[in-house]
Amino acid sequence: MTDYTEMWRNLGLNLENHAGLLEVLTEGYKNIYLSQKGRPKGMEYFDFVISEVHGLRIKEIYEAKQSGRKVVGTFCVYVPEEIILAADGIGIGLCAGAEVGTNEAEKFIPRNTCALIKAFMGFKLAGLCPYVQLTDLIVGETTCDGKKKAYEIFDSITGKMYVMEIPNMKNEESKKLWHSEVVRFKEGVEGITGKTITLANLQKGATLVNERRRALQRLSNLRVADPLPISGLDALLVNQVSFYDDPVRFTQMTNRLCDELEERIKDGTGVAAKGAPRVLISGSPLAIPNWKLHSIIEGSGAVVVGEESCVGERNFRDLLDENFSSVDEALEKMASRYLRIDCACFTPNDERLENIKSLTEKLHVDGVIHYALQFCTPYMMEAYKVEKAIRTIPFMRLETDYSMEDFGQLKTRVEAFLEMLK
Ligand code: BJ8
Repeated sequence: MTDYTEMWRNLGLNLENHAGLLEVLTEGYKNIYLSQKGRPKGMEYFDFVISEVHGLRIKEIYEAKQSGRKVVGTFCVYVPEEIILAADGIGIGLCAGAEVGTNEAEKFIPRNTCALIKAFMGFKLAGLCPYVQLTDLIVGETTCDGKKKAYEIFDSITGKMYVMEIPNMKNEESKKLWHSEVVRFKEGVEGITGKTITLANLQKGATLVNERRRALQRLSNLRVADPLPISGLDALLVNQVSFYDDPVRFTQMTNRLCDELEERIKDGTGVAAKGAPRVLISGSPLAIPNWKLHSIIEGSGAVVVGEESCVGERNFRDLLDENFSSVDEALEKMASRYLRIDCACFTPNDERLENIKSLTEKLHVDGVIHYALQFCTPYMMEAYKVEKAIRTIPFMRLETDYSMEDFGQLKTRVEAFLEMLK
């Protein structure tokens, strides 16, 4: 095993706390992931990525930085990654899904803040996130109130924040505002990287991101099969890894996994018995290593067939129209592609209801679990409309955080819900 201690020290991590974190993560991964039966062989790559999550990938980015590339961290799928790649930058998703550094975070933000916000603050404050340390720019956005106010504080801690103004509505004025924000972002990225974004570079960036989206769409489409060729836990992991792996390598390995899944489908090989209850999870993002709900559902005899979430369908549903012949046209198409995203921070947000309905049909869903992080008002509120929209499909709403304290209680509720689906 490679010793990365020197690199972590250079990045300013708290070595003692960091060793503890890796130990917990390794143990949790063993229990939740490696104990699954009948996994596709193609998951070995993703197991390796997790085993090197703070090792090899950090070393790659560290070396890329030394050769002059810039690193841009993001928290939201509204940030156009094509622009970052067009300037030869590296885009990294910074959302965290573990209860870490809570005490430190609560010195800056209220206790009743969603776990995702507490976690990104906590990881940084406890000296545990090498990705944040590597960033040259951290991009926030005006989505929910919690995030936009936390970014002000995060800027005073890191000094690296850049905030994109995301409108709350999708009318003509909002579209103009958002388009101007995309243009401003392009200029901001040019400023930090010292590179001019050209048509050719934008085309390259667009192809890279679209190829990754196509691979994730392919994976999503293969989850239609019964028996299911890949567990929901594994599919979730692939989606989580997509936010920080090298995009070319990730696309190649995901397509390779999909080749194998196609063979499994032909052979009728599944990870659960044919006819196992099929669940769609819908709601707040499931940042790595938040595997709690999937492990409860799949540990109770059902399968998770889809995530209507930013770590899931919302991230790859729409491709960018690559048919552009100038930088201006590319930015217009980008603005329109990103504004189609159906986050609950928008009002009204009826596209989301339509998207959920068509997902339940496509994936032959038996039940929907609406998942909201505690204090995530946009998704907690929208659960009402989702329930009304899907009408005939059994529905349950859950609110939880990253702690394991409610594991038993959630399991009891999920088991009762799954009984209804049989
Ligand atoms: S596009 S879901 S990634 S904003 S969970 S911090 S909403 S209180 S993360 Fe999100 Fe972009 Fe929307 Fe997706 Fe606030 Fe809710 Fe916390 Fe959230």
